[in-house]
Amino acid sequence: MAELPSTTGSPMPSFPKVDIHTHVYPESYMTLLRSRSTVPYIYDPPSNAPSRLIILSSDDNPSIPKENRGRPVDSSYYDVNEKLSFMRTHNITTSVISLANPWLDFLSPDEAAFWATKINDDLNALCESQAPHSGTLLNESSLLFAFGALPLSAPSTDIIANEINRMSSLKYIRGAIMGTSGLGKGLDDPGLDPVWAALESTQTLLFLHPHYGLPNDAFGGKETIERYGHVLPLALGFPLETTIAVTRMYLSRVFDRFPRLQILLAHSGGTLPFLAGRIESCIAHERKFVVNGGDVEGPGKSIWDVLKQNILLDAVVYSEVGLKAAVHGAGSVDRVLFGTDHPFFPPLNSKEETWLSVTMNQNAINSAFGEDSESAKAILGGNAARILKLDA
Ligand code: 5CU
Repeated sequence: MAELPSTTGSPMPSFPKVDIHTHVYPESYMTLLRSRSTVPYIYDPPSNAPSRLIILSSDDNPSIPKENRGRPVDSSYYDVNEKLSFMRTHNITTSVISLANPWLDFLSPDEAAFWATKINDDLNALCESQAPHSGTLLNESSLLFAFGALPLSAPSTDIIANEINRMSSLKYIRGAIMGTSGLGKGLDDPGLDPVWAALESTQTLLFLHPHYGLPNDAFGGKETIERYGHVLPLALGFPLETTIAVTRMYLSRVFDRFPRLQILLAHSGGTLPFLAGRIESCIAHERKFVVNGGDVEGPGKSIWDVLKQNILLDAVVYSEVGLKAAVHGAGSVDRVLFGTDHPFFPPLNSKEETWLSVTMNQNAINSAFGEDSESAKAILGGNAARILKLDA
């Protein structure tokens, strides 16, 4: 592929650079958040001060005035032009956008199907609106693709399965994003089986992403959390939440019952690659799982096989050590995919054009595998293009 022109002056890479972890709140979802006064919500101060986004329950502290709660929400959260500008700055050729947390988890059962259809159609239309007329990127494919949202609070799992089937025929949808609460009871809930079945039969990739973190007590209580801002919940709460969720899926034999299920884990699997051996050891020493002696049927597949066959990891881990653990855990560079987490973690100094959160991940890839190496290219885009069929 020839080198592509870039509006920032620096050349676009001559290979696809695909961001598979990048969020948006479509306009319709912003309106939904503005209509609410409990988490998640957007607060518009009566003054000209910036609107505030309050999505984490730890941010909704009544002792803090509403105009200081959560974080300022600017157009990078919803304006596609901001996304495109961010992509150009970081030489990203294609983004697979997804609704940001907490997705549709908070909706009442009667609203869920409506909003899932609306958001997924909106995401598909947004991608369509950016599709180049004459192909310049990724062998004539589109600039934007999307992971759809699921109506998990709907009154029946048939509604969720129907939306999975429907979204899998939308042109730009390449998977579904989901949090760790599932239907409200976590991901080892047998009630989720129809959802796993629909994902498996349509070969829809599930992007599993944290939102709820850990209870405040795990960090020493609310005051301790507040003292350190978002560091404890985001650096530790998010990855541990993902690790616990996927381990519960594994222990409850989801991957034995649905052997073709494909899951992309946010933040390089939380701590799963690092802890897989410990999980394996604890299972081997757990009497509950002893064949003919225990009272719970333990997982049949080894955790390492699940990592190699059912799990993909993003490369949003910010260090060479973490990235190498992800690649070793996944069994190959072919199952690790570049992402940015845009629009979260913007530069604190608004004059900085390049985002530290992006360069840290890019540098980890370059230092682990060598700039321009085949492995780096695979992680930066080749894997996503192949796995998500971005040029189909
Ligand atoms: O900064 C944060 O709170 C977040 C978030 O909520 N979701 C996410 O994907 N990244 C960072």
